[in-house]
Amino acid sequence: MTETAGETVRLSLDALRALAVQVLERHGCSAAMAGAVADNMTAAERDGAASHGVFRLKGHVDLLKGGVVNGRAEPVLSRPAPGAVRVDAGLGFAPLALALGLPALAEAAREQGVAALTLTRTVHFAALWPEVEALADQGLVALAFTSSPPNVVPAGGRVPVFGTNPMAFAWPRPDGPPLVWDQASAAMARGEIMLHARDGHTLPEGAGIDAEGRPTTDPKAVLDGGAQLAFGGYKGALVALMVDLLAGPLFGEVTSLECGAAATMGGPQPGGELILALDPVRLGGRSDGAEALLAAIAGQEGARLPGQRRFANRARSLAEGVDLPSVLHAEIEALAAG
Ligand code: NDP
Ligand code: PYC
Repeated sequence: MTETAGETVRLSLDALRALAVQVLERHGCSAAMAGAVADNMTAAERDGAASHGVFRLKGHVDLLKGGVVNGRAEPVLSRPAPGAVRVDAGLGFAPLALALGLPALAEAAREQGVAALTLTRTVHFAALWPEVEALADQGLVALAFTSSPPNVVPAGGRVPVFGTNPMAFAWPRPDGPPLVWDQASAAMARGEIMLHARDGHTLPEGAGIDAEGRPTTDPKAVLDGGAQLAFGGYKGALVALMVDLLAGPLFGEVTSLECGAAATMGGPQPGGELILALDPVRLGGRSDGAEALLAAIAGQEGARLPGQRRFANRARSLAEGVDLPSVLHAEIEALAAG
């Protein structure tokens, strides 16, 4: 820690990571699991992606204490087909399974042109951009999909069937960082709604309904008996359906609905993740048209490319560290103590 200012505490990224490792090891994670999860959370804080930063440590500890997650799991890799890599995460958090699976996926994509990595028996409690960005940094196009306990209703319905079901996409660029987007297929990630509730903010219209099925902007009404809405009406609900099928039944894993049937706690339950990697070199790609398209977006007044906000935050955090709300910092210190 370098300084305390008002309601926030400033930490270097190294200090933040060390604190996260301490919490995770204190609550039963191996050094490898704690390190992989702490790297992921620290990257989220570094990039200003607070909904999946260290605010989620409490949820991780709850899952460890509840026996939902095995903090000492050792992921196991197999190759069911030349273009398919499978990692059984052994009921561990996803970042460690990804650390094992992503290099094999990249190698398979370079060999085959297209390859898939499936994670099974994993708890994905994180953002998805780290996995696709890592692949695009190696020149590959990447997509990722996962599901989570059912909190999102189908279009016109009142009973949640989908998770917030995120998907992420990354596209390598010749000069500079890749294009990356990562979004829930719910109008908002549940983590964002939790942060709105914590901070006393109202939600934008269209994010959720209350327990009676009425539209609401009260985050607590959505979280306590209400439900979330997909983005963009029925079209977003159909994307949520696609993500559910791709991230589970495609390779023998659970749907959000099945995940919910086993749910005993607030956090995600064990399930699957699908990551696709495509090699533009093997597929005959060209970057000039893509670069012209991206320039036509970035060059417009009022428009921007996805990922720009995170990359700007990253540059600042690397130089200055990150500011955590003091209340959150105190909660994490308490978790580290026991
Ligand atoms: P946001 O709506 O905050 O952002 C979605 C994407 O849109 C980002 O890539 C963002 O880029 C981009 N973006 C935002 N504004 C603009 C704009 N004006 N022009 C162009 N691009 C823009 O994300 P969500 O709330 O939907 O999701 C937040 C996180 O939650 C994600 O990382 C997701 O993976 C995670 N999540 C994880 C789940 C899980 O089961 N593990 C479930 C659901 C969500 P930028 O970052 O640069 O702003
Ligand atoms: O923010 O919606 C979310 C979420 C679900 C599982 C992990 N994050």
